[in-house]
Amino acid sequence: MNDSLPTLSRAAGDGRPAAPVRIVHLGLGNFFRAHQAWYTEHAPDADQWGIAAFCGRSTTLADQLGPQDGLYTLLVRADDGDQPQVISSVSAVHAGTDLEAWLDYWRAPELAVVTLTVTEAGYLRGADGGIDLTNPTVVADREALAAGNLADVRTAPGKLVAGMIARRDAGGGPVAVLSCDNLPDNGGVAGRVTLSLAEAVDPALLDLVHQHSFVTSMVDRITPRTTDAEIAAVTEQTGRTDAAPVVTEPFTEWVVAGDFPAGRPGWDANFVDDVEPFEQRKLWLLNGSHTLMAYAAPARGHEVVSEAITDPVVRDWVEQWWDEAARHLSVPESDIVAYRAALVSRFENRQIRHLLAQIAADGSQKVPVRLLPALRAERAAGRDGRGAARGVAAWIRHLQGHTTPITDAAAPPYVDAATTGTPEEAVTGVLRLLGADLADDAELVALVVALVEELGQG
Ligand code: CS2
Repeated sequence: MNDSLPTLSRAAGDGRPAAPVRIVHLGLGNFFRAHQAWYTEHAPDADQWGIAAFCGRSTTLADQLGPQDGLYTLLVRADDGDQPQVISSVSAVHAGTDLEAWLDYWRAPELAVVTLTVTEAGYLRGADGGIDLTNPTVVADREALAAGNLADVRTAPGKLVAGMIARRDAGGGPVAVLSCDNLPDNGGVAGRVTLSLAEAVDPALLDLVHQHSFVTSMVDRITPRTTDAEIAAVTEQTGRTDAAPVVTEPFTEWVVAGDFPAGRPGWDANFVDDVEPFEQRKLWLLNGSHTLMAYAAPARGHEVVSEAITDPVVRDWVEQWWDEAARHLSVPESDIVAYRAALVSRFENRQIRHLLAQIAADGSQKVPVRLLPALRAERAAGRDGRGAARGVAAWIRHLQGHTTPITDAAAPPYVDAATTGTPEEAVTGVLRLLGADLADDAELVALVVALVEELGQG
């Protein structure tokens, strides 16, 4: 960093004055900063809606943004140029462990919205969709909550239950809990894990959780990790040092369904009754093809999405997957055609260095929601589902250690299965963990075995 240049500072006139906190966010990361914080920045009533953002496990962003008064540069990058803008909607930043601050915001009458980007894995779901009560961190949270130690919780659902108890004790009313993670029915998922944890602590807490509103949303904006070269580019373009700028694409979308009992900013989002058609379109077409490329394209020598999509072989794989997925979407055909075309140009944006290795993380959470619904629908319709099956086969190769390193806390059983026995046994073992229906489908097993072999040949 260039020490002779000033850093971002509200006192020096950068950005807007900090707005009063009425939103708390859990999961301070690049995606939140490119998406919800950007929508809040551009709301007409932005001066009334400040966000207090809490980190997940790492405290790095709180350490970097604290000295910058929560300000940061959003660098919107397109092939035809960069547009830096200072985002001022984050009024306060905190480490994820700062539970006293978390509880204080919940106690404040003006709190209205709690937003979440805690990743697919952060909901800690068990097999029945409720919270995984066998997870040791969940067990510890349950004990802390039962003992009344609200500041000792560590999980996202634990923090929600603790916040709701603190708010009740302070006489506060209902708020909206708005999930912004890439999961089908993310608000429903957040509600179920919160309710099941509350019930495990004390069934009398169920009524308390039910008073709040769990809002579902589809979120979209491709936001890679920031590189050192991009940090330098921001300094050069703005004349300010910024320890943590965010790089994103011009495209953005937010579709939201649910109630906001205490109000919300005038976000320029699409408010609908049912998010599902939008969510499936995005999760299957965008995220599904991301997942397919993340596991299949490294073997062809690619490191980032913009390279992978211009390889005709990879592009064919993606198109084949899109043809399959598109048959089971409930949005109009013309919409799908336009969406696919837009995706190709978004993926081809060479200014966005989106690492396949970054997308490859947490495959055990992503493959089931991104690829399997359309795979199952194709099999039920009597087709082979080859496009989706290739994604599964590529993931199996990843689990076998052939592509990028595995970053997935829930991977061990899948790795065991993928590396045990003959090729047929390995594929059957992984498919069994994904669902008995898939493992019992002999044709599918044979197809995935053949695709694993084919991918191995590059
Ligand atoms: C990606 C998403 O890392 C991943 O799994 O597929 O982060 C994707 O870039 C976003 O959902 C785009 O909105």
